[in-house]
Order: sequence, then structure tokens, then C-alpha cells
Amino acid sequence: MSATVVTRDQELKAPYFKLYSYNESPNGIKLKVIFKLLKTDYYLQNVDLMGKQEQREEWFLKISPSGRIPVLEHVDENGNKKFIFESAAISYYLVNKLDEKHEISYPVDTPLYYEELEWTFFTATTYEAARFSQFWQLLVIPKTGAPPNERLLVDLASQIEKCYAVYEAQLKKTGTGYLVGSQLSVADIVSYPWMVCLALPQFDGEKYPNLKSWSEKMIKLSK
Ligand SMILES: N[C@@H](CCC(=O)N[C@@H](CS)C(=O)NCC(=O)O)C(=O)O
Repeated sequence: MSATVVTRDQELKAPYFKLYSYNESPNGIKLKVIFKLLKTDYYLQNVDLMGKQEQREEWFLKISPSGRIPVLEHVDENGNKKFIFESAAISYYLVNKLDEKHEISYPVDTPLYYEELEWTFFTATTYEAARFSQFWQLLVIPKTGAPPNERLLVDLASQIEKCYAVYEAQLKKTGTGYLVGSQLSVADIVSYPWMVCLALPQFDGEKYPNLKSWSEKMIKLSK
């Protein structure tokens, strides 16, 4: 099972999945891990976010209204084409199509499915939002020659710390090594990449031992 790297104008034969991503973007990694765990081949097109800034081009904005990767293109056996953006939405699209045995997701409309959604939304709207702003202040703003906003950085660090405590408490509560129930789910897959992004400050493993072992396990699973 593997990713075949393609260029934009390459013609592909239906059915297929094609992921538009950027190098090792934490948001793209979530989907790469899902394809890997579900043993599904896919095409991969790199979108140059830095040099050519392809995310601002008209063709890309047509498939990703927010001008961000990742985007999934799915063409079914009848040639019907669907584009979907937002990494969490793409994750659910993929497991609903591919994870029939529920190896990495819970069946829709069960209590654990709603817990899976809760943790996915917590990650997307609270943890990741703060982590992305931290990334922007620490790694993007300095490239423009402007100084980062120190006050905002302090505030973000405190928000992020609170999130670590929330994840730690949940992992302690389940006691299974997973955020939801007793197995791996989309909640774990979407939550770990920003946690282990080495370009950003890391959490204190002694303070958050459950988070530490969970992160290490997630890194191994994704390899
Ligand atoms: N909430 C979105 C965030 C996507 C996102 O922030 N993508 C970044 C790369 S990691 C991006 O495309 N940035 C390009 C830009 O902002 O110009 C998701 O989960 O898919």
C-alpha cells in the first residue's frame, strides 16, 4: 500500500483517491496515516504553499475555498468526482468509505462514535486552533521580518497547556491508551500530529505521562 506522487495535469484512471497536501504538514499526515492503516493506495499531489503559493491559485481555491491543504479528491467507479476539504471532515469521509470493519473508527450513531466526534472537535476547534496560531507567531511571522506578538504567545502557551491537561485526564480516564473507548479511532489520529510537531514547543512528559506514552504509540503506529 503506498502513495504515488503525481502532478496536477496527470490523468488518472477511476476509481481513485487523490490527496493534495504539503510536505510533512501535520494536517496532511492525518490522512496519510488513515490510508496506511486502512491499506489503501492513493495518489499524492504536493501543493507548494511557500514558493509558488499554489494555495492562492484559482484552480486550488475551487477545490479548497479556504485556500488550505489538505484536500481529498475521490473518483468512484462510475467516474463521479467529489472534493472535500478540512482534515477532520476528510478523515470521517475516508473511514465511512473504507473502514467497514471499524478498525480505526466507531460505527456511526453509537455512543462511542459521538465521543469520537467530541474529541475530534475539541482538537480541531480548541487545541489545534491555538497550536496553529503559535506556529504562525513562532515560524511564519518572523520570516516577514516582523516580531512575534509576545503577549499573544504567552496566552497561547497557557491555552495549549490547559489542553494538555484535558487530554491527559481523558487518557487517564479511559485507561486504554486511546482517547475514546478501547481502540484506536479518528479522535487519536487527528489529535496527535500537532502534539508531536517538533518545530513547536513540546509538552512536559513528566507532567503528562499518559499523553507521553500515547504520543509515542501514535508516532510508532504512523511509521
Ligand atoms: N483546519 C484545517 C487547517 C488546514 C491548514 O491550516 N493547512 C495549512 C497547512 S498545515 C495551509 O494550507 N496553510 C496555507 C495557508 O494558510 O496559506 C484542516 O484541519 O484541514
